[in-house]
Amino acid sequence: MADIAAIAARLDDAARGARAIAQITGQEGELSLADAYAIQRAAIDHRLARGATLVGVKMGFTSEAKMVQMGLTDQIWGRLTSDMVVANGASIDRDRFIHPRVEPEVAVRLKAPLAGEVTREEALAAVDAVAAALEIIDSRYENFRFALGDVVADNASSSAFVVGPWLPATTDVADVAMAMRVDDVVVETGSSAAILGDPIRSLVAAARLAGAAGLTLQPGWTIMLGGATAAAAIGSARAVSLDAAHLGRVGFTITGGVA
Ligand code: OOG
Ligand code: MG
Repeated sequence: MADIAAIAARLDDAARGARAIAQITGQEGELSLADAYAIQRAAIDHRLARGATLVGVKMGFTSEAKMVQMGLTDQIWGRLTSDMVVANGASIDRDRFIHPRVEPEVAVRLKAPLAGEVTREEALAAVDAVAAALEIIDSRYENFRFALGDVVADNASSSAFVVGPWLPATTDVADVAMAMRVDDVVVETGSSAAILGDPIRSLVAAARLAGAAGLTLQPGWTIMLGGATAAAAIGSARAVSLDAAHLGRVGFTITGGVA
């Protein structure tokens, strides 16, 4: 049985100090999914105790590209907290991160609670607005290497997120062409259709998975539906942007971190 409180504290420290730690699996045996989600929750509780609030959830491994990149096929989810929010066009401090990567995503904002087994229509009826978004992932593990239990415990690698202009819930998000640039170089292109064939399916999965953990998705929350392409390393770049057809543009700049 894993020492949930101790591992949670270690992960919280690693995230706060931007210092990588050894992965848990292997070193301390296997982590069951139940233990991994308990660690995730306990680690996020440290943040909430410091005054952050829950503002949504994120889905992971909802596209083939991400599954192939990281070698895992189970859909996972994590928690989004208020200290992870980056305004569209704002700058982030590179020193906050260990080895950040960025992913092009679709986000929805909810206007009604959602939990458990819901149909696509029920999920869509709870959506208030949709947007293109960028997720910054920053595994707290050395070399960005982990097994399933490790990444779940580590809040699905989530570190920060940027949401583009919110558009009406009626806006089609099923097949949006995406081009992500790092320092003006197009590093990934794809379509939102890569997210489970239709990003709204990822919202259905979010309601089911979070619901199974006793969490109801709340009105006002942002749900990040998963990367449409592989993630790109930020390295020493100074700017990242995503052009997402009729969903528009979202981006951020980067300061600090240069030797
Ligand atoms: C895990 C997070 C996966 C996504 O969009 O698929 C994820 C990772 O790749 O480190 O956020
Ligand atoms: Mg992601």
